[in-house]
Parts: sequence; structure tokens; C-alpha cells
Amino acid sequence: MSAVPRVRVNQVGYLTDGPKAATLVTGATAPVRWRLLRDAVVVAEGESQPRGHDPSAGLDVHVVAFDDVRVEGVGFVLEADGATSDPFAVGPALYDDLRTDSLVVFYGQRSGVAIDEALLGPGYGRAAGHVDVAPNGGDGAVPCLPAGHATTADGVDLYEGWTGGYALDVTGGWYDAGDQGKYVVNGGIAVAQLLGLYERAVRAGTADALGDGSLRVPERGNGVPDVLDEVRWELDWMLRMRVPAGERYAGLAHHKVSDERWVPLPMLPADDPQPRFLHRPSTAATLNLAAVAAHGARLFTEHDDQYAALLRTVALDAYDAAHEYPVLLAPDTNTLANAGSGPYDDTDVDDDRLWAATELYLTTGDERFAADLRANRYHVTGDTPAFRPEGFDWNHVAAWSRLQLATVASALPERDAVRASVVQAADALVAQQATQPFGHPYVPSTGRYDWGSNGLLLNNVAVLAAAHEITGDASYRDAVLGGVDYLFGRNALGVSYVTGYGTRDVRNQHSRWYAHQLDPSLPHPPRGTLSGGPNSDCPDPVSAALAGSPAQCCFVDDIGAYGVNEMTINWNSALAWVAAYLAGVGNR
Ligand code: 9MR
Repeated sequence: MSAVPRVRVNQVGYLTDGPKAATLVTGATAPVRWRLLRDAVVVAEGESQPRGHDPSAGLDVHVVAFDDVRVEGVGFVLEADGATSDPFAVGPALYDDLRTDSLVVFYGQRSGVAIDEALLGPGYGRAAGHVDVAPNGGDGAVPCLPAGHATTADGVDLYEGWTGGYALDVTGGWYDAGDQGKYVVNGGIAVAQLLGLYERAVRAGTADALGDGSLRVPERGNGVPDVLDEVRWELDWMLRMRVPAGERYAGLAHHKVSDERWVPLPMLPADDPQPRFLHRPSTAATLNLAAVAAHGARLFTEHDDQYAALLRTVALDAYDAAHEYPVLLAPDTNTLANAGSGPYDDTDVDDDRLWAATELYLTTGDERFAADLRANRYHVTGDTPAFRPEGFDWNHVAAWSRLQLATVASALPERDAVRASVVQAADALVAQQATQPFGHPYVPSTGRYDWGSNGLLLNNVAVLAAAHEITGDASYRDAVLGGVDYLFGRNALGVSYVTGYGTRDVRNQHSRWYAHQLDPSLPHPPRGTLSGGPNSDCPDPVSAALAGSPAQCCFVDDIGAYGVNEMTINWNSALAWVAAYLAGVGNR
């Protein structure tokens, strides 16, 4: 591929009536002339705005704004300062495919079932993983983590004597990322965002685009919206993760099921030879279950009232169980417990509690949950900010709760205050976005980009989209559109972080089965797969070579660079939420 052009654009394109801006890398101190061309014909021209040195990119840059262009078509290029951009489109419906592609990625993460290449695409079929077929131990009867596995070198048992001593059928669910683990706490936010995008589409009148037959999933044609079918695959698994009655911690959810040791790449799920274990239950996992079961109960009512009733009961029981064990934490250990899985440790579960109370309140209208919201330090009446410039994620769900409380109909007396808090958070993001010559609303207070920065950025974008819904003010929609340009190429490296979208798209996300880089007989990740993106910590052996680089440059499209270039369900759910919004607004 040719060298990255100095004019960085959204390689997918710009919505006809949306904002349009690019970033030019140049040492020029004065404005330079730019021209927008199609088929060598000048469509528009103007002068750039010098923006000086951008520390997040380590580059001197100008902004090229061409908002007034309304001509539709493909093959536009921007020329400035002797450089020519990658080609892009201008059109009304650029994100329709992404709405479905980003969701079908979840089908490819399914565990416990063969993946049908007729659905996911040629070359994407694979045998069922973890179904008790050798060499897999399978997930049909997974034992609890052996005693001693959570004991530190100093002899501290971080599981406080818990040994479980039973086995559970935890077949199904989604693999969290490029590994073979299944984790309740990143499954939770992923389910929430898929349910949330459907719920939002219902409010916006665009749910037909997500209805039965809209996705390439095995359940298409069953009369249920396909996105709900996909969600149910994970919800059913989360239900299986509950501690059985009569056991210690009965009613809580196990934090995760994982391999004992990491397996090398590539490794198809069906070939995974590692023993698998259930890790100790946690309050966070249990509150995640309560939240998404309550949320699911609301949305499944119309399609399967028995399932909805079951989810409602599960949610209430989980909420009560979490009340009984308010701070049972999943430790971040370097013991054997975490020798084959991500820790997903979380020392603050008040936000998880806020979220569970939120969804239970929205589903039941029960005052008990409103009272719990008021007592929570993340609520509007509390003293802890729910929104952070770093974005929300699996570990910080207070902001997501606010978005839900602000947009889902309810009789909560504080609802207007919640809505105002979302708009205030969006205004802060818009102000930060204006400082960024690459136009992205992600300005961490430390200047360092976190693990999964692209997912965090997208969740900031979701706050902007919620402000659009709340106020009807189109400037928030423009902020959303400007914000996603970064993901599709308007960034320091000129890459599109979504596979299959743009000229220079990322394709080698860390995955044990989409491992084309290591074994050409295996596919790349499917279209619509997001890469986690720049991570200032450069925590893996491949990205380590980039340590100390400007934040945006801490990225490489290499399968070994798991700290900067993995794919996960919780980042793709952020992408799917925003893509569903974008497809909706683009077609109006
Ligand atoms: O997304 C997770 C990120 O927020 C954490 O900082 C990081 C380190 O604990 O782990 C990330 O999650 C990874 C998990 O631990 C293992 N599977 C892949 C996940 C994405 O890289």
C-alpha cells in the first residue's frame, strides 16, 4: 500500500448534510490552499486553518473544513500542500452496512456452536468450540477453580477459602475477544449496548432495520428481531453462570469461565486443549446480570413473555444476592487464577449497583429501586461524577446508566436532572472535541490513551448522540459525525480502525481464530470488526517498541499487539450502538 497521505480523511466518507473536515499534516505556519476534486474536476476549494503542534499525534497540522459541499458521489479526494488524500464518498447512507456488519461480528464470537460460513461469509465457518469434543474439556461441566490457584506468593488466598466444589454447564455465550475466555462483566456492557441500540431504534422509529431477517444469524426467520436473538445467546449463558442454590454465594454470578493457561495463536476454539475453570463469583458480575436481565425483560416482553418473565425474576434475585454480598471482588492477581484469562478486576461496584437499579427501575417502576438510585454516590443527587473524559466502559458504567435513565421513558422525579446532566457532559465533550485537530471527543485528563481507546471514544460519542436525542439540537449530531471521522482514517496514522471500511483498514486484530497473519488459511476478522486502538501503555511485546510515542501513535496492526489491536465484544457493541445511530440519522 502506498504511503499514508498527509491529508487525513474519513476514508468511508461524509454524510451529505453532515460536517466535513480533514486534517492536513504540514509544517506550514500560514493557511494553505486546498481543493476537493472528483474525476479531476474541482468541486470546492478554500484555505486551511493552521492548528500548530498536536501532542496526541506528535504532528504539526492544519484543519481543512469543507462543510458546505453537498454534492454526492464516490471518489472524492482532497488536495493540499502537494498531498492528495485517500478517496472517499459523500452520501446520505454511508453507515447502513456498518449497522449490520458490526452486529454480525457477535455471531462470529459465539461459543458452543458451529459457525456457518453461509452466514458469516466464505472461509469463516468453523467447528463448535468447547462442546466436550476432544481435545476440549468443553463447557458442559466446568469445575470451579482448584484450591490454591488464587494464592499469592506470600500465601494470601485471594479467594478467601472459596473452592466451590461443583461443576456447571456454561456452554454458549460469546468469547470475549481474541481469547477463549467468557467473562460476565464485559458480556454485560455488550449485551446492554445491543439491547440499548434496539431500544433506541424503537424510540426513533428505525427498528425495522434491525428486525427479523436483518442480520446473518441462524435464528433469522423466527419472528424475533435478530439483534435480540444475538443478545439471547449471551443472556442464556449469563443465566448459566449463576451459583446453584444451596452452595456458598448462591444466586451470585461467576465472574468468568476461562482456560487455565493462555493458549498460543492461532488456536481454533474447537482445538483448545486447556482445562477450563469457573472463577469465584463476584458482586460486579452479579450486578451485571441483574442489569441486563432487567433490561432484557423489558425488550423481550413483546416477543416472548415467558422469557421476559424469567429474566425479570433472575434480575430481582441477582439484585438481592448482590445486596447480600455487596463487595465480593474479582482480584487482579498474578496468581495461577489469572494465568489464562484477563482479570477484569473492578474495585468499585457502586456504579454497577447504580446500573442494576437503573434497569430494574425502568422495567418495574418500583420505588425501591428509585430509592437505591438516590442513595448511590453516582446518581444525580450523589457527589461522584458519573461522566469522565476518559469515557465509559465495562469497568465504569455510571455514565451508561445515566444515558438509559435520560432516554428511556419513566416517572423518575429526577429524570429532568438526569437529562440535564447528560447534556452537560455532552457540552464538555464538544468543548474538548474543539481542541482536537483530528476532531475526536476523547481527551483523557492524563493525555495518555487507555486500553481500548477506540471503544472509549465511541462511548463518548454515544453521550453526544444521547444529547442529540434529548435536545433535538443537530449540533450534537454533527459532533457525533465529526467524532467518528477519527475511527475511519482521520487520525495520526491514517488508518481505519474498522475492518472492511476505508482504504487502509486494520485487519490483523489479535484473535486466535481470525489469525490470517499467522496462517493464511484462516480469515481476517469479519467486516465491521473494531480494533481496540492506541494504548499509551504499549503493554505487549510487539507494541512495546512504540512505548513513549505520542498517544495516537501507540498502535500497530499486528496480531501480536494485543494491548493495542485486539477485538472485543464490548468495543464492537460500542461501535454497533453508534453505527445504528448513524444509519438512523443518515437516512432522515
Ligand atoms: O478491555 C480490558 C481493559 O479495560 C483492561 O485494562 C485490560 C487489562 O486488564 O484488559 C482488557 O481486556 C482484555 C482481557 O483482559 C482479556 N481478553 C482480551 C481483553 C481485551 O484486550
